[in-house]
Order: sequence, then C-alpha cells, then structure tokens
Amino acid sequence: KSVAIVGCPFRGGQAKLGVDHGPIHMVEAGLEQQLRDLGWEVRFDGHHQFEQISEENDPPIGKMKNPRFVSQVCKAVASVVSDHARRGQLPVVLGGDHSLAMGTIGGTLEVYPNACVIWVDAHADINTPETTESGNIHGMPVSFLLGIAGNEPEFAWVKPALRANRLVYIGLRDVDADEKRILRENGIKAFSMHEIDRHGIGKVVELALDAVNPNRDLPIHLSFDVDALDPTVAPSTGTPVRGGLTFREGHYICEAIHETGLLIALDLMEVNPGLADAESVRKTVSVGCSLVRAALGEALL
Ligand code: DIR
Ligand code: MN
Ligand code: MN
Ligand code: MN
Repeated sequence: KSVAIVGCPFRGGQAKLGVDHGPIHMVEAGLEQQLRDLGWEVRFDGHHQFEQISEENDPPIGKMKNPRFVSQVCKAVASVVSDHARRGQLPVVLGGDHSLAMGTIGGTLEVYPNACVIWVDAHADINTPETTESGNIHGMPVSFLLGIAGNEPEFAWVKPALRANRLVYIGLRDVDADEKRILRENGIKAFSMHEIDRHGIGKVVELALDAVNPNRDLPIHLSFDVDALDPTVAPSTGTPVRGGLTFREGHYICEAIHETGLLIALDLMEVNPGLADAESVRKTVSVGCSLVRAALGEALL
C-alpha cells in the first residue's frame, strides 16, 4: 500500500499563469501527511524537475502552442509514472495543466496495457491539432493517446495505447463541435452533467464502470480535472464552466472508484492558485487535496 506523489509544476499546455503553482500549494497544504494518516506509505521526492523551453525556441507547430516543451515534459512524466507503477507505487500526479495526462496515461498504459481511463472534466480534451481552436495542448491529450491526432513528428513518442472502449467521461458540459463529432465517430462513452441530473451520480458511476470495466477486473486510471467541479466549489482554475459537479458528486466519484479496489493511478489537474482571491484559492487547493484523499480511501464513516 504505497503511493508516490509526483508534483508537476507545468503550465505549457495552456496560456494562463499560475497553474504551475497548483502542486506546490497542494503539497504545502499537507497532502503528504494526510495520505500517511490514511495508512499509505507515501513517497514524495520533491516536485518533478524539467528543462524549460522558452517560447522563442518553441514556435507553434500548426496551431499547437509550446509543442516541444509540452512534448518533452510529458515524455519525462510518462517515464516517472511508469517507473513508480513498476515498483508497485500508485502514482498521484498533481498538475499542472491537463496536457500532462499524455504523460501520466502514457506511463500507466506501459505498465498496465489493459487499464481503463475515467476522465472527469468539464471538457473532453479530445481536440486534434487540426480541430483545436485555442491551440492549447491541454485541450488535446486524449486525441494523442487514442492515436487520432494525425502524424505529428514532435509527439511520435506517444503510443496510441488507449482504446476508445476503455475511455469514459464524467462531468462534461463544454465540448467543442468537432470534439462532439470525434466522440460520436469513435463511439466513446460520455456522461455529461445532463446524464448526472437525470440518473444521479451513483447510477452514472455504475454505468461508467459498466462501459469500460464490465467485469470490474481491469486496472483504473482516474484523471480528474478540478474544473469538473462547479466553480462555486473549485473557483481557482483556468477554464471554469458553471453547472458543474457539486462537492459531494466529485467526492462520490472518487470514493466509488476507491471501492472498486482497482485504482492504479490518479491525476489531479488544473488547480491554479493564481486566479482568485485568497479564500477561493484556499477552497480550491483544499478540495483538490480532499478529492485525492477520497480516491485513496478516506471514508465518511
Ligand atoms: C477547449 C477548452 N476545448 C480547448 N479546453 C479546456 O482549448 O480545446 N480544457 N479548457 O481543459
Ligand atoms: Mn504560489
Ligand atoms: Mn482537462
Ligand atoms: Mn477542463
């Protein structure tokens, strides 16, 4: 029962300053000890160090911004994650922006090729370098993991290791038109806020697991973008969208995945302590930590 906290102070997948401070704030809030208190052996070797590539040395490739920087960091993160996984340590990767998931999920699938991915987010992050409107790579990691991003030599190291039927979304409410088409064409299961309103979160998590893990025997990688939560719950994030998960719905997802006993990797992304007043920042950092604790077994009773 061992976890490795991997802080990734990285913001190259999007334009806003501050998201690189997310992991530092979550660790300073005491996450390490909180996980020890849950009975985990916790390894934290300091935040992931990486070489900066400045913008003048990293001009766009097509519409993609900071492509070399994002690619290099994600490649390194993939190897950190796979190393921990091979040693039987559950990697808890703290972002940082969600482009990092190319690395985290890439690393997971090297060690657990049959893992399924539960992606909790307001956004689908499945744009391709062709369909992106923003050019921000944090809106694209899933297309690279699925192998539908087209031939991008800079990202040739990303193996198309994720199968469409092993991916499920929960919490979507801000999906670009091309992304909706990509989800449809690839038959990817997604539970938007509409489905959560209709069925309730309990049923939705059950249906999501039925879709990607029908026999409840495959390892689970949970990639949680804090903007899945309603902005009243997690205000300090780069692309807040109203109408999101309540505090309890977010925690329920984590608790239910913990209960499967199948969780083998966790991402907690897009906490940006630079975007709000002190109280909103504290709230967002604190909910980030408590989602991690819920996924790692903190029980209400
Ligand atoms: C938008 C927003 N779909 C994009 N994506 C965000 O930039 O591709 N992802 N904010 O987290
Ligand atoms: Mn700071
Ligand atoms: Mn995201
Ligand atoms: Mn998002």
